[in-house]
Amino acid sequence: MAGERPKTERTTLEKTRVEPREPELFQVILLNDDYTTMEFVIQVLESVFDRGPAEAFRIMMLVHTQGQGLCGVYPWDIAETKVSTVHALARDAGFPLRALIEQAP
Ligand code: TYC
Repeated sequence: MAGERPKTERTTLEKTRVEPREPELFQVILLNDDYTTMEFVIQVLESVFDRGPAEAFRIMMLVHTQGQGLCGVYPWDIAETKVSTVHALARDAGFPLRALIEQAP
């Protein structure tokens, strides 16, 4: 066959296939409490989670009524930084607001 090597001379090249992996993502969850003001939570959602005013209000009300709510989904390092920032802002303002990280489904 023109342009093709005879079968007997073929070499088998084995390659380890490296499947591209989806980056693991983590949910940052905000928790309700009885002391943090709604205004402060809205401010945190706008400044830390880049939410617009209407979305920040919606998430705050969700947390207020359901006990917890999703703020955003991020790679681990960013999720950790967001949680630390929430806790630092809350501590500085004298509020007990807490956030936590969960593996995204
Ligand atoms: N429950 C708080 C209040 O009535 C408001 C609040 C909402 C607090 C969301 C925390 O993550 C929170 N002042």
